[in-house]
Amino acid sequence: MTRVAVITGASSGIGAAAARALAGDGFRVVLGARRLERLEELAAEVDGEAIALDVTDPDSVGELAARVPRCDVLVNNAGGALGLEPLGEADEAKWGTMYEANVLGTMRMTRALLPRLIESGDGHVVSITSIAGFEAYRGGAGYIAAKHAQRSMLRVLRLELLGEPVRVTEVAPGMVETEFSLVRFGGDEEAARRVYRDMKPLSAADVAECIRWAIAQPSHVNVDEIVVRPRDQAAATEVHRVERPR
Ligand code: NJP
Repeated sequence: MTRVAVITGASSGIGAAAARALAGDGFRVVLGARRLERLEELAAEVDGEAIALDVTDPDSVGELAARVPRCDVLVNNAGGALGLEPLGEADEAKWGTMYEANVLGTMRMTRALLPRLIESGDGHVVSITSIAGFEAYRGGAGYIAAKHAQRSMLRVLRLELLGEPVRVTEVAPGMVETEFSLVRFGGDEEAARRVYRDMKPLSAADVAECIRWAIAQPSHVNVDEIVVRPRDQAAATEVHRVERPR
C-alpha cells in the first residue's frame, strides 16, 4: 500500500521541496496551500494531489481532511513571518495572522489528521518551526512569539502521543532562501535580497533533506528535533558575510 504524506504550504519553498523529496522516497503526496495553480503544477510534476488549503480557516482544514482517507505523514510547514517592526509599533493584524498560520494552523491540521495518523499504524508528524522558536532578535517579536508557541505545542504533542504509533519531529531551520523574506517584507524584492546578501543561506532542498531523513529512519527511531543553519549563521543575528563577485 502506498504511503501518503500531506504537506501544508507546498506551493513554494520548503514545502514544495519536501513534496519532491517525499515523492522521490515513494510517498503519494497531498499538497495543500492557498495558491492552487502552483500546487497543481507541482502535483503534475510529482504525480501528487493538489488541494486548496488555508490553515487559518477551520472549514478549509476540515475539507482537506475529508478528502484524505489515508495519512501516514503530516508535514506542518505552512507559515511564515510578517514585518520586522519593533514591539512598540506592533501591528495587530500581522501578529494575528502569524499566530493563526504558524500556531493554530499546526494545531488544526494535527487535530484533523491525528486519527488517520494513528490508524496508519506508523504515523509521523513533522513540523517546521524555526530558530526563532528558541532565539530572539530585534523586530521579530510577533514571529518569535508564534514560533515559540508552535514549538511548545509540539513538545506537548510528543508527550501525549507516547504509546501511540506516531512519531513527532520538529525541524528548526535558520536562514533559508525561499519566498519567506519576500512575504515578510510585503513583496519588497530588494529588502528580501538584502537578507541573504554576501552569505550562503540554506536552500529549501537542504531543509527538505532533513525532513526526508527523519521520516526515513526506522519506525522505532524518533528524531525529536533538528536544528539546521547555514555554516554562515551561528545565531539569528550572527551572520558571516563576505562580499563575493556577482
Ligand atoms: O517560505 P515560503 P518557507 N494556509 O514563503 C504557505 C519556516 N521557516 O518555505 O498559501 C496555507 O516560500 C504558502 O502558500 P500559499 C516558516 O516559518 C522559514 O521558507 O500558497 N498555506 C507557502 O507555500 C514556515 O513555517 C525560514 O501562500 C499557507 C508556504 O506557506 C516554513 O519554514 C526560516 C498559509 C511558505 O513558503 C516554510 O516557509 C525559519 C495559510 N494560511 C523557518 N500561509 C526561512 N525561509 O528563512 C502561508 O527559521 N502558507
